[in-house]
Order: sequence, then C-alpha cells, then structure tokens
Amino acid sequence: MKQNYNKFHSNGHLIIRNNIPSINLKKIEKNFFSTYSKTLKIKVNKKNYSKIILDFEKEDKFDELYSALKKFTSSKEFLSLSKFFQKKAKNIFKKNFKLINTGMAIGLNNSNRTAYKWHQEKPYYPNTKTIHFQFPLLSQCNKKNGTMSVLSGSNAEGYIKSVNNFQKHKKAVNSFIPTKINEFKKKYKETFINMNKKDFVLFHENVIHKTNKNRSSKIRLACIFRFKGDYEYNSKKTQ
Ligand SMILES: O=C(O)CCC(=O)C(=O)O
Ligand SMILES: [Fe+2]
Repeated sequence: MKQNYNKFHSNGHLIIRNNIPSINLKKIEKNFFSTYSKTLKIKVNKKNYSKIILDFEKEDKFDELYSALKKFTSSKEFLSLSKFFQKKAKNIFKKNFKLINTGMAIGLNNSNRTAYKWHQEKPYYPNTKTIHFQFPLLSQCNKKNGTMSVLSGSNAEGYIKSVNNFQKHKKAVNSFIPTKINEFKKKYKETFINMNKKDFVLFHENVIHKTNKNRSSKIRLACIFRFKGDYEYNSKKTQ
C-alpha cells in the first residue's frame, strides 16, 4: 500500500485494476437502466442507451437528462459503492473519508456540453480537502471514447488560483481553466486514464485534468464519487 501512496502523491492519480466486485457493478448497471427508463419514459437497455441519450441531447432535453443522472447517482444502489471506496482510501492513506458528492461523466460523441477543459477540482471545493474516484460503467473508458486525461504530477503546483472560467451556456459544464495552462502542459506529461470495467482511478484535488473528445460511436459513462478527507503527503511514510 505504501507503493500506492507514493504513486498517488507523485502522479496525482492512481489506477487500481480489476478491483470493483462484479456483483456491485452489475447492481448499479441494472439500476442505471431502470432509473433512466423510468425518468426518460422510454425503455433504456444495453443496446440503445447511447442512441437514447444522444437523441435527448440533440433535442436539448438537458433537464430530463440531468434529472435521470441525479436520480441514478443518488440511488441507494449507487451510494452503496461508497463504502467500498472509503475502505480503499483508508487502506492507502490510513485516514477516514466522508462522502460529499456523487456524479457521472457523460462523454457525448457530438457535443461538448458535458466536456470539461483543463481544470483542478480544488476551485469547486476551495475550503475542503477532497479526493475523487472514477470508474467506467457499462463499457471501458479509453482514449478513443474520450476518457479523461491528467497532467501527471501537476498536483505539485498546489491550488492554482489564477483561472479563467469557461462555460459554453447555462446548462453546460463549468471549467476553471488555469491561466497558465500552456506552461503546465509543457511541464507535465499528459496521461490518458484508460480503464476497463472493474478498474477505478483515484485522483488528487490539485491534479490538472480534462475530458477528451469522444471519437467512438457510443457514449462514455464514468461514475464519480467524491470524498472529504485529509491525505496530505507525509514524506516519513516513504521511508
Ligand atoms: O471524465 C471526464 O469527462 C472528466 C471528469 C472530471 O473532470 C471529474 O470527475 O472531476
Ligand atoms: Fe474534474
């Protein structure tokens, strides 16, 4: 676990492979279909979920999509995974973590409404120390379908306060882009967070990251858990 601790702190992120129990994943996948079917009032299944969500997006039915997402990510089934991540974080950092937020990244192949530009999580939670988990739902997250990328090690910059706010329109995501982003892109290597089902990534509140363009025919879904907790780097632990 010390190795994971050091990796996390030097890269600002850590991928754990083949680790989420299938039974938990299956439970939330099932819940995804039932919640989306109920909320969007159309039968959503493994075959049609991309098309249905893209059709809603095309028709600017953003509120309906948001309502389905909120219902899904606040369901009992979804929240039940928080204990799993809390345990993982406790193992690595020897600290307790408290759930503060859940969500889901949706990578749409013909819209950037839900695509974040380079940002840190810190400006969203300026007064709280937070840690973030992401994992693929239904199918893998890779470079082709626009998985997030990180500037490896950029957490070393600390909280970057000089940012430009970017939001395409009121119902689009809001990114806090560091004003010196071009400098940071030169300084740190971009790493794509490729994940198969059952993998997850945890990332530091100060690592710079973004959504990438989805060049596949299916949408990308990545579930998100955010926790509050103190995981400050303690160099003594490396000895
Ligand atoms: O996966 C993505 O599209 C980016 C998600 C993100 O920025 C986050 O989870 O904080
Ligand atoms: Fe983010």
